[in-house]
Amino acid sequence: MSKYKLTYFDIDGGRAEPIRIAFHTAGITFEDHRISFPEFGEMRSGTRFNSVPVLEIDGAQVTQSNALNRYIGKMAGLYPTDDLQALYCDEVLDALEDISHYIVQTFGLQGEELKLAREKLVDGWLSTYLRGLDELLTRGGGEYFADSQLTLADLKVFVLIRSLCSGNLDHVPADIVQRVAPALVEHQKRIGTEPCVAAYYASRS
Ligand SMILES: N[C@@H](CCC(=O)N[C@@H](CS)C(=O)NCC(=O)O)C(=O)O
Repeated sequence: MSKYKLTYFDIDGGRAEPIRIAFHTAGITFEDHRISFPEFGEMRSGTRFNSVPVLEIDGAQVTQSNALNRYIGKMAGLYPTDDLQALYCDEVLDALEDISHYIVQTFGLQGEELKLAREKLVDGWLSTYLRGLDELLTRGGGEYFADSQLTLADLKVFVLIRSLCSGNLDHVPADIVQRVAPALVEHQKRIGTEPCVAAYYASRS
């Protein structure tokens, strides 16, 4: 059995969270190495692309969250075996990567600059991607994004929507998802009650 060590920030969210849930769902033991921001600063240059998450498999580094999502997702039964459904799942995973990128661009800004950037984000890319995800959920049948069952696509959207609804991002109204794509709020609540997701969070508390 391989030895897995997943390094990411000490938050129950972000790019590593779906990977953690998938590990737990697959019943695979892994080291959940959670780091602080200063610790990241110290280790940043030692990572392949100066970023996390990083998964070490028997000591060898692998990066790119969506590649890791698919790798562990297959072991967890959370990634479609049908090619078209896998494509639908990937479309969601990659869209989420795009929107994460736009959100992260506003990190580090302050004061009026932050306010303007976040307002532009809310009216622009964020609304565009929420509407697009809403369409993709409808395409999947309304309950799941692909494969008529829980996949990594649902987990990754769940993590983002939960974060947006938490109101933790300054100048991003906590009701933005409710206003633009209410079906995604319902989806987030439903995915939170999926047995493997609930079991993961029960294991954390
Ligand atoms: N495409 C990469 C992006 C990784 C990434 O940008 N990670 C962020 C944290 S979520 C990071 O480490 N940023 C560090 C930096 O920009 O200095 C992935 O999906 O894993």
